[in-house]
Amino acid sequence: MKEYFPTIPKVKYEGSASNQPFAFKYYNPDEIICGKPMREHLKFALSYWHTLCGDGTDMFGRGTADKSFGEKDPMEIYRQKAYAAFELMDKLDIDYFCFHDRDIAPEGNTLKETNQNLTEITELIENLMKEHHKKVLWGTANCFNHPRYMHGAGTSPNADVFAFAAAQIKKALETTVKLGGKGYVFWGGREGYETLLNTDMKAEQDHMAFLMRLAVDYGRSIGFDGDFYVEPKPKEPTKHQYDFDAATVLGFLRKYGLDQDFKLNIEANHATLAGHTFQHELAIARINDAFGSIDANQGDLLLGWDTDQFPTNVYETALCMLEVLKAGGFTNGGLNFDAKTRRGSFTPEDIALSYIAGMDSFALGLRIAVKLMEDGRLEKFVKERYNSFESGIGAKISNQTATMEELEEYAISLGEVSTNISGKQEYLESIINSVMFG
Ligand code: XLS
Ligand code: CA
Ligand code: CA
Repeated sequence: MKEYFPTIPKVKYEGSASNQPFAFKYYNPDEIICGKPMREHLKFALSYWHTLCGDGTDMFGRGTADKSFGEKDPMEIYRQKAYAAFELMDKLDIDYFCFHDRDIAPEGNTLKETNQNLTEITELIENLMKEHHKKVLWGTANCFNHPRYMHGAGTSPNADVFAFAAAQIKKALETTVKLGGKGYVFWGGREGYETLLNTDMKAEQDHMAFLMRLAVDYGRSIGFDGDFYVEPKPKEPTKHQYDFDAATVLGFLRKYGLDQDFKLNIEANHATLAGHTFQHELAIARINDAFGSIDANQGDLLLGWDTDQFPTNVYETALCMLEVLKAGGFTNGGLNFDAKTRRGSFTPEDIALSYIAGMDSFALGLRIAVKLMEDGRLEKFVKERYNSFESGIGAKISNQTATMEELEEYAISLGEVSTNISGKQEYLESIINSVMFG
């Protein structure tokens, strides 16, 4: 059988003392932590688009990596991509993958032909999944690449474009169901606008919500029992994306009665582009019962765009995993590496080394998050910070029985607030360091 990545060995856990590049230093898939194996805590997924399709093309230059796998015929290229994907997942010990419809099969000349291509490659992938014991974390439709989507898909001012988007999502849902996927993502793509001079924002949002409702109803009717997700992103490609951040998306879902059907897929790079921390976006999802899945990557805080780098910042992965643990862990979701090697990291070995870096960073993050929880100082501090709500007037506020008159009378009787305590941010940050570095 053809080997696509002959220079990449099967990657195993060797521990932190290892200096072997193709080895996990912290990710030990079957090690039990807090009652379950690391692989179940982390549920790593490979992103088909970056890994099998992304060739390093950017605005200033051509690709630096060849992802055609020696073939010329489009269908043959995509067959090879599938074999290559499963070899990589095996070698990296990754159990899941995520895909857009257009990542796994080439477009034909008509929608019918495109759908036939997709059906054919889906069958191949289904067989490979059985053979290699791999699963789909989530599927989605790429409704942003084709020129027809220049003004958006579900939010296009052109009804014909809406129809195309619906048709594409219908097939992507069928594909996800066929592959046993437990998630389906809506990322806004070009669902946003550049100027209100040409935009009816209300109509666009109404249409988008209708498309999402149609997708939910159709998905359920064909047996999709997983989670629908919206993935917030503030900008790029459009200036104003309708799914700006977690809070904006929750408002949208509630307005249109979609909040029972959708959870959130939080991406680290999108959080920071929105001016939030990754942890903030995850916490918003968690406290609103909308925590679903995660696109594990990182942005460059000095750049204002979506760099989709492999996550290596352990401080961030630790705070992320703390949120995951607080949310009770993943159910249908997981950690999808929506991340690409830098344009200059163009070799096949770079792909494996980047995944190893990302997986080890999240493994460290999990180990640290567990220690932070066991340590308990952060949790205790936060709990005590609010203990004025446990008795007296505070208890009446927290059980919502206090009246305005009563609060006024109480404030007057106090004269002034004399009991504010320090927020101790620096001390708390030092606790994280002491837990991280011993
Ligand atoms: C783009 C998004 C995209 C989604 C899936 O910025 O991250 O890749 O995750 O369409
Ligand atoms: Ca993403
Ligand atoms: Ca991104």
